[in-house]
Amino acid sequence: MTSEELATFIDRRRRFAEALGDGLAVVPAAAETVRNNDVHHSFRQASDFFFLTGFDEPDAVALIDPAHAKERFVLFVRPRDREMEIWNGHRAGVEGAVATYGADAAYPIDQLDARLREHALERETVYYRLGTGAADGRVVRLVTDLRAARARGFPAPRRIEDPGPILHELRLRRSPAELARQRRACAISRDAHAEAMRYAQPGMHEYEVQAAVEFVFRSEGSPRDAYPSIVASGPNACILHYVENRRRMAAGDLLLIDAGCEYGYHAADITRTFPVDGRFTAPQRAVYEVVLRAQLAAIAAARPGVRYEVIHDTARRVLTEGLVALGLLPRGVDDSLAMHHYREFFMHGTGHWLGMDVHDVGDYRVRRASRPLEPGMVFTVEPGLYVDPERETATFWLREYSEDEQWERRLRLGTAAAKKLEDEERAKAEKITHRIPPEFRGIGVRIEDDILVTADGHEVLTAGTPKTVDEVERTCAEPSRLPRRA
Ligand SMILES: [Mn+2]
Repeated sequence: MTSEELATFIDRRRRFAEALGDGLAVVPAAAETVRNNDVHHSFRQASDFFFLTGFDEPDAVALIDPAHAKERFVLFVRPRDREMEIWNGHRAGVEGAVATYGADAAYPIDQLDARLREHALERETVYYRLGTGAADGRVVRLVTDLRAARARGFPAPRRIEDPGPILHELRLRRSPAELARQRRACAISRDAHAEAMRYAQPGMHEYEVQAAVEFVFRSEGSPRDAYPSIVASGPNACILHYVENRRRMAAGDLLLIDAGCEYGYHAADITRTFPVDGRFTAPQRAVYEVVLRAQLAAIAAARPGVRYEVIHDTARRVLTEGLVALGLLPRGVDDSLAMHHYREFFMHGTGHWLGMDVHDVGDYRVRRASRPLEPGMVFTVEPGLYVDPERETATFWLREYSEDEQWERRLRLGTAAAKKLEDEERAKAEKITHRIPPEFRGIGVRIEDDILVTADGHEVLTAGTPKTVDEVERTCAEPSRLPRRA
C-alpha cells in the first residue's frame, strides 16, 4: 500500500470515527464461501470493511473505538502460517496489519471474543450491522453477557446500532482519489464494449463475446468484473438478469451486453445493444432510437439540486411516447403513464447508485422524499425496452395507481400479502387485450451509462462508448484485434 493510499483509509476512518462519538464499531471482513467440495469462490472483500481498512483478506474483523486511549483502530486477522501460505497465499499477519495497514494494534482472529469484550465493557453503543453474517451470534451473545456489568456500574452496551447509514453516506460521494479509480474502471469498460462490437459475429456463442469483453478488462488492468457479465442475444435480451451466456448467435439477432469491470474497488456498469451482423433492422432500429432518446433526455436532466426521481420520470415519459408511436400501447401517453402501461415493456428502474458496489449503498429517499443530487454522486442511467418473444398480445388494465403507494404497502404488509392485494384490485378493473406488432416481438434493448454529478451539471464517465446507431454500426464494421475460433 502506498502512503497516498494509506492516507485515504486514515481519512475515511477519521470521518467515520467522528460520527461514532464514543460508540464502538465492529466491522467484519467477508467470509470465504465454498464453490464445490474443497474449492472456494474467488474472494472479494466486503465493501464496508475494505472502505475502512484497505485489508484484502478473509477471516478478519476491524474495531473502530474512537474513545479508546490507545487502540482506536484494531485489526483481528489470520496469523502468519508458513504452511498455509504455501498452499493459499500470503497473509499480512498481525505484523503486517500494523506496519502496512496502520492499525494501532492487531491480534490473531481467535482473540476476538476476549478483546472485543474489553472494548465493549466501556461503551454504551456497539455499531454493528446485524444480519450480514457469522459475527451476528457473537455480538448478540456479548451484549447479552455484558448486561450484568451495568449493575456493577460499567457503561456496557445498551444499543446495537447499524453503522450502515453513517458508512453509506460517506461512500455515496466520491473523493477525487476515489473518482480517479472509478474513471479508470469506466474507461476500461468502454474499451471492452467497443471491442465486443468489433468481435461478435453470427455463429459465435455468447460466451465467446463474453471472453472478448473480459479479456479487455484484464488486459487493461482490471483484476475483476464488477458483476457477472450479461451477454444476451436475440430473445435472451428480454431476460433481465440473463447470465447463462451459452446461446449460439445468428444473423439478425441483437446482442445486449451489460458488463463492467472493477478497478481499485470501484465499479463501472455499461450496457450496449448492437446487431450481431453489424446492421440494425428497421424494427430494431426503431426500438433502439426510442431507448436512446429516453436515455439522453434522462442524462440531460442530471445536475445538482434535481431530485433523483426526475431521472426516472424523464426516461419513462420519453419511452412511453415512443411506445405509443410504435403502436405497442393501447392508450395515449398520459393514460399509459398514469396506468403504468409502459411497465409491460420497461419493468425496471432507470438506474442506481454506482460506487464500490455495482448496486451501491446509499438512500434514494430522505424522509420519504426523493433526494436531490449532489456533486460527487455517481449513478447509472439505463432505460430499456423488452418485448416478450412469445406473447402475441399483452393485457393492459384500465386503472390508475400510484407506485409510491404500492411500495409503501409492500413495506407495511410484506411483498406476498401486498401482491395478493394488488392482484385483487387489478381483477376488478377493466382490461384491454392489445396485439403486439409481430415485428417487435423478441426485441430487447438497454442502453446504460455512468453519470457523475458535477458542481454545475454532470459528466458521462462512460462517454466514448459507441452509442448512436451510426457509431454502433461503424464500430461493428471495424476489425477486431482478438483471435477467433478457426
Ligand atoms: Mn446497472
